[in-house]
Amino acid sequence: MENGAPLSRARGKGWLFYVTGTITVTNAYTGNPDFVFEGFTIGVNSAAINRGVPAGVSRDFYGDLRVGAPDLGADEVVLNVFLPITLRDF
Ligand SMILES: [Ca+2]
Repeated sequence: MENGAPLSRARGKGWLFYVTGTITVTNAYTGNPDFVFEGFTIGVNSAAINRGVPAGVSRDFYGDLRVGAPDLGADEVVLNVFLPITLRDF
């Protein structure tokens, strides 16, 4: 999108809605977004991780908390750690 280009429409939660406004791009950053699933969920290798700016939005599109520096876009990557279970006889 061009710097200063007007927004014409956007998608969200299955809705197509129209918005107005102007985007001003500063500190442009490029990289692989590593999109997964429906297209705005980012993967653990995404260049968008921690590249957003705080905008007073504490949760992402899915309701997950924004952690540390916000990730770019609608999704905040959530890393799950799975610990192994060891069974032992006493
Ligand atoms: Ca983050």
